[in-house]
Formats: sequence, C-alpha cells, structure tokens
Amino acid sequence: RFFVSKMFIESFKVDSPNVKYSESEIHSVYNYETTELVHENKNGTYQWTVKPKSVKYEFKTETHVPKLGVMLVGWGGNNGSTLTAGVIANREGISWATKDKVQQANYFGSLTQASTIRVGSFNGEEIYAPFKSLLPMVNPDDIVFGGWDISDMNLADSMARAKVLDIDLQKQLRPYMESMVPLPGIYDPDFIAANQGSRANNVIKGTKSEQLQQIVKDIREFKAANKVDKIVVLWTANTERYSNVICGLNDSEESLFTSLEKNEAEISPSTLYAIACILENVPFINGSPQNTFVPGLIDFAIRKNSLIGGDDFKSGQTKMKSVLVDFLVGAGIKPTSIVSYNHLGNNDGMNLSAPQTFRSKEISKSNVVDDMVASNAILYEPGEHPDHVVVIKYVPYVGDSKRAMDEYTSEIFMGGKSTIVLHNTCEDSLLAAPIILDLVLLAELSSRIQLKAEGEGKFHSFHPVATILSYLTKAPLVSSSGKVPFVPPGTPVVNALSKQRAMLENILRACVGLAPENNMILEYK
Ligand code: NAI
Ligand code: DG6
Repeated sequence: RFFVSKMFIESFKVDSPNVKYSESEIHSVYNYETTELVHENKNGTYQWTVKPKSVKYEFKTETHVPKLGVMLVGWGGNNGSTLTAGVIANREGISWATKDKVQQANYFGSLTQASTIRVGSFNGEEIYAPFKSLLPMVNPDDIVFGGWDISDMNLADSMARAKVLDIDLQKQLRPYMESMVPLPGIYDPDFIAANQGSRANNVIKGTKSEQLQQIVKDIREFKAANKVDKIVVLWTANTERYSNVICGLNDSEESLFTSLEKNEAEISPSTLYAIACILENVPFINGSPQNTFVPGLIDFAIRKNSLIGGDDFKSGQTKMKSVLVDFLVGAGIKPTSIVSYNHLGNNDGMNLSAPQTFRSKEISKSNVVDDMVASNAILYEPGEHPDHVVVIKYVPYVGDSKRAMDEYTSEIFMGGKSTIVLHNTCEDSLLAAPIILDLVLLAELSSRIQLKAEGEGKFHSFHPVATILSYLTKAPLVSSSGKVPFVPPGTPVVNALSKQRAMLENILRACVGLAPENNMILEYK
C-alpha cells in the first residue's frame, strides 16, 4: 500500500516559463519537434533528406468546467442503460454482494477515470497521476443524462431487459432509473434489421424535415430544463445499413439540404440526428459503424465548425487487433491471415444478423490493420494485405456476454509460421459503457482547447472531425465516397492503439507545457 501511494499523486501543477495558469485558462507554449522530408532525383535515383523541424505552438484551455448534459441516441439499449446505471452507481457510492465479494462501483475500462500517466521520477521512483488530472474535466457525477429511443421503456426496465448488471445492483438502482424515460426517436425500418420492428413503439412522426426539427427542439428543451451549459450527443442506437452516397443527393451540403426538403428516403435517421446537432453546434459522436457522416454532412460540420467524431466504439476484439498487429509488424513479423469470429445474443447481435447491418460492421472491423501493414514495405509488397475475415453470429442464449475468437497466422524467420489464437468472453456493454463516457468527456474537453501554430494569426479550435478521439473508435477508412479516410484531408490514418493513446496524452500534455512522453529515461542511461 505504502509502495503504491509513494508512486501515485492525485494532482499536479506545472511550473514552467512556458505555461501560465490564470483564473479562466491555462496558456502554454509548446515546441513541436517534427521532421520535414525532401527528395531530389540524382541520375534517376531519389535521394531523401530528413530535416528536423521545430514549430512553436500555443495552446489555450478554458478551465471552467461546464455543467454537461449527455443525450444518447438509443438511451434504452444495453450500452445506454449500462452507462447510466454505472454512473449513478459510482455517484451514489453503491456496493452490492456478488457470489465472490462485496463489489464497489468503479470506472474500470475508462481511460479518463481509471488510467494513469507518468509525470516524472522522484527519488528514483516513477511517479504516476490520474489521466484526468492532466486538464480540468467534467466529473461524471455531474453529468445529466437523457436521450432518445424508439422503445418507450424506462431506464430501470431497460437495465433489466439488458441482463448485464448483477441483480442486487439493479434492485438498488431501480428507484433512480424508473423515472428516466427516453424521448421518441426517429425510426426508419429501412435502415435497421426488420427484427427491430417490435420494439419501435416510441417514434417521431412526420417528414424527415419535421423529424429533424423535433430533435432540435428536444436538444433545446433538454438544455433549458436541466440548466446545463453544454450538451454532447452520442449515437449508441442500432447499427444502420450504409446510406447510398449519390451525386446530387448527399454528396454536398447543398444537395443534402435539398434532399431533406424533398424528404428523400436515403437520408438515414443517424444523419438526421447529426444534422440537428450541427445546427445547434452540439458535438455528435457516432458509436456505430454506418456512414452517418455522408460527404454533405461532413462539409456542413466543417463549415459550422461543429465537432463530429466516430465511427464505431473500439471496445474488444478490434482493440486487441490494433495492439497485436502493431506488435507483430513492429517486431518484423508478417501477419498473413487474421480471422475474427464473434457470437453474441443481445439486441445488437440480433440487429446485426441482417446482412445489410452486418455489412456496416464488417467494414469497420476490417480496415483496422491497414496503416500497420502499409508501414512495413520489408514485409509486404505494394498492395499486399493479410487475408482478413470477420464473422458475427447471433446466439440468443449467451446474451450480452460476447465471445470473440481470433486466429492470427504470421510468417516468421526462415519460412516458419506462427499461429496465435485468442478467446475473449466478456459482457459487451461493460466494455462499451466506459468508452462512451470517455468519448463524451474528451469531446467536451476538446471543445475548450484552442491552438495556433507560429505564423497563424488567430487561435482556433481543433478540426471539427475529431481525430483526437481515435483511440476510442474503430475509425473506419471507408467513408461516403469510397476508400477515403474519415479524417481531415491529408491527415494520416492511425489505427495502432499505442500511437492513438500517445497522440491523445501528448496533446493534453502540450496543453500544460509538458514534453511528450518519450520513454527514453536518459537520466539512468
Ligand atoms: P442495443 O440494441 O441494446 O441498443 C440500441 C438501442 O437503440 C435500442 O434500445 C433501440 O431501441 C434504439 N434505437 C434504434 N434505432 C434508434 C433510433 N433511430 N433512434 C433512437 N433509438 C434507436 O445495442 P447496444 O448493445 O446498446 O449497442 C449499441 C450500438 O453500439 C450498436 O450499434 C453496436 O453495434 C454499437 N457498438 C457496441 C459495442 C459494444 O461493445 N457494446 C462496441 C462497438 C459498437
Ligand atoms: C458484434 O461484433 C457486436 C459488435 O457491436 C461488437 O461488440 C462491437 O463492434 C465491438 O467490436 P470490437 O471489435 O471492438 O470488439
């Protein structure tokens, strides 16, 4: 216990000429050490030169933490009810008896609430602090939850329907959740599996334009009724099929709005919620794999500078994949075949049993190793790629307890083969809920950060397509217009988990004038 506490500090302040803490903001000056590449053609061969480059950045972080409202689309689903229950249980300090022990509520699995960062060495010990101590963040206890669902079930009954949490915990949570009832949602049976029809008893009627206006009204009313300063909306509803991206229909902001007026069938419910959020300048995060962000929507978000993030929570199998393939390729080992099976028996599994919704998931789960493969031309020929197969089956009996089985075959030294097999059994919603929490907290935080590089006249916010959240999503490369990265133009797509985490941590460190974590530990060399 003493050993642990010696290495752990709850909070810290940076003392540096490069950082100033004022009443309302933290201002930091940060030298971004990077490289510039040039090449010249010398007698038919390219000669490359790498030039180190230092760019001075300034960051400003507003320190006032707002009262936050979180509106979930699909609030009554397994993820929505589990997250709401988990936050209440933590806030109320609830504990419950299991067959093993008395369990306390916790935030295990949340990067912001349960992970740490290294802040330095003291007396020969590495000292760690909570990730959330880097910058002022919303305390989950203070979040007001709300949202929409096409099923009118209250959150206590939804939690029971989900069969995720222990029964003794459910009994204690019920009084807090019975009065929470989702607002009617936008239901379009064409976009989700036909087997979802029986729960759609809470739907907004009218044209697409009228449905959109209702969502705008809901956001405004929720904000006023709960006296929250800011709102984040997150899609954790059913996976939809992909929308067809059609020239003149949704390929530009103008065509999207014209199509809306014409009540075009191909505008998905998720795109309607996203449009409403952009109109209200409310961050919108897509936790499912479909192409909610059609090109016209992305144009609109960029023009309005309104945060959009996604796609598809990266919770289990894909997280492992983005660690394991990074390790293999980084070690000079060549993965040649990756086969991933899932079976699960929750409502998500039932919805994914339809081919068109499965296809959305197949795409988001399949593109996650591309950057790692492309990084090593010693192992792979141009255009070469491991065989990568994704299978998902619906098996009602296992409920939310998803089985994920993976086989990785790789070529090793001198023609040898190495096969690694993983089997993970886990409650799917217990993986997703802390990730949802991180997404909303980090989206809110990132909206309080402004930056400028030397030479830029004015501070600006991060690009509205929030790549800073990439650690938490599968971030598929396929967007509306084919194989286009769903990131700001020209931005490299990074799926490797350790790089995504380092990116996020190092940007937050820069905001308080700290150097990126470089792991060199030169002091001891
Ligand atoms: P769920 O099926 O239990 O919940 C979805 C909820 O959305 C349902 O209550 C449904 O009635 C509601 N809904 C459907 N369409 C709606 C609409 N247009 N408007 C409002 N509500 C609507 O699913 P679960 O397990 O909570 O997952 C939610 C989403 O998160 C799924 O798309 C899933 O693929 C995705 N996801 C889940 C992960 C996990 O680990 N649990 C990881 C990655 C993604
Ligand atoms: C079937 O795969 C259910 C899905 O919703 C997954 O649970 C989800 O996409 C999680 O994916 P992964 O690859 O991060 O475990």
